Amino acid sequence: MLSYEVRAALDEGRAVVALESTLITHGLPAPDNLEVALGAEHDLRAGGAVPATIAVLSGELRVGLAQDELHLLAELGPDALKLSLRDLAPALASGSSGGTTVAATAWVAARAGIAVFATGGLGGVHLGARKTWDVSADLLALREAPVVVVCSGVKSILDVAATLEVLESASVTLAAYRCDSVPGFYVAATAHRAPWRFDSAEEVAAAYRAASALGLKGALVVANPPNPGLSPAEHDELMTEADRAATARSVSGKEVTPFLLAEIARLSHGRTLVLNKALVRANVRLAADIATALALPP
Ligand code: PSU
Ligand code: MN
Repeated sequence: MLSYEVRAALDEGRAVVALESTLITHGLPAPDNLEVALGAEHDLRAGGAVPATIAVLSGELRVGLAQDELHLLAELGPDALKLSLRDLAPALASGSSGGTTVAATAWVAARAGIAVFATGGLGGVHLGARKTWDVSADLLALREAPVVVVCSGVKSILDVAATLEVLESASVTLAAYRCDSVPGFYVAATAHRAPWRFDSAEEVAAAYRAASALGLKGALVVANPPNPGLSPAEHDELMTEADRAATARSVSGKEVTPFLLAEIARLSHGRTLVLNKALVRANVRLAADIATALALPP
């Protein structure tokens, strides 16, 4: 399961950062997906951490991919499967290939002994969930994945308030990075105050060590605000339009998140795509610092 490089780094106590792959297969269009896949790995190495992109390739669970395997995933795009935690077992048993979501990646990273995981956005409670029950498995899976998850907060295409409540119910620790409110993925701040705030990678590392000492199983989510984000006016208009389009086309199930991401990118003439790529890279750099702080003696 582990690549030679990732295994050696873990054995030697060096910094390792896990990366998800649904972002590559379903979250970003080609060729931006490959640019981010390769760029994120490059950023991690530059920051002193070993990248461990996680995916399922021909029925094999892989932690740490070679460059040609990243190319393959990017080329497959949405022809690959989108694998949440519940999909891992049948995908492995049937010899399939797919990108792993935050839920699946966090689970696998935790079991592999990787403490830090970087991504763009988490899934959450969708607008209208009272009717559709569309609550991402990411939220529930993070309940049993003791890893630091560096992301850009909660997208307001989701029901932000409800997402924060579910994270609380799941005992997932949530902290904003160098700001007081929960970042909103496309915007730097939502109207919600974050339960905790960290101002350095060392503070994150200290909290993670305290959680480990207590034997806590929930994730520690570090929400890093996008810089720059969209203006609130532009943002609200885009979200309303995209939500309307999803409802009009009766998009459901695992297609909802990829549809909304693509629709928002289309409506913004690619501006959110630029933003999405930049925030992933920023999260990766912060994750490298956190993993480096964790690799040092406390
Ligand atoms: N948010 C993004 N980009 C993404 C995703 C979320 O901004 O690519 C992906 C992640 O892999 C996340 C998944 O785990 O979508 C959530 O899907 P769902 O909402 O169907 O649970
Ligand atoms: Mn869903």
